[in-house]
Amino acid sequence: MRPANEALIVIDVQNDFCPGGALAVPDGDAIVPRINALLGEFQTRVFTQDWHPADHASFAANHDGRNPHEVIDMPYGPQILWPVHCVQDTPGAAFHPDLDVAKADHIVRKGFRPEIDSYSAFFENDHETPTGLDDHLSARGIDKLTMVGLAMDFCVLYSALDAVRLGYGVTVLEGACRGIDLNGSLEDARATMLDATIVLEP
Ligand code: VGL
Ligand code: ZN
Repeated sequence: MRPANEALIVIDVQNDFCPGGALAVPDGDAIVPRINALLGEFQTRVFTQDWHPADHASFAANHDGRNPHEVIDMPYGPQILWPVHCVQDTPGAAFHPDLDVAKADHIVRKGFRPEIDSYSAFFENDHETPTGLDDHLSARGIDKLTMVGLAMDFCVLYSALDAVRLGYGVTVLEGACRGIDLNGSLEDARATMLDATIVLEP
């Protein structure tokens, strides 16, 4: 068992990010058995869940004439537009059916404000509106995080970068992540993580 100052953060292992889903990450479901095994190793286990209203600003369908993967300017900076995904209370937003959700001790829902996206488990995409996860972890004396999940080049990346910025030691288990890989984003994410002193392990 890992010591009490460590937590496992399981990012967005939801049906819409798995094969057959609206924003499927190639092979996204392949990580579920490994994550289930890891859940038994950690005393603190936090899951995140992308949780958008149907009118969310990150959906291309909500912008006239826009297609998924186009970039628009939002008040908080550039925003990639996505297919409609992880709409609150739909099957696509549910966790993968094989994921051992009963082992989660805290679930962070993010991206529920219509006007702002939230890749990171810690802050919305303005990089300042907190989700409450930092308070939850620091109140429990946790300073070391292991991150796994989907997608390695978006929500895992931004969560890991914010965690380092907040002072956590961060390890990303690449073998328990999969990426969307938009225009080389997966290799860019690896390089950005290494630059930020995030430890990448298989
Ligand atoms: C994600 C794009 C849009 C993710 C969420 O979980 O990585 N990516 N929403
Ligand atoms: Zn999303």
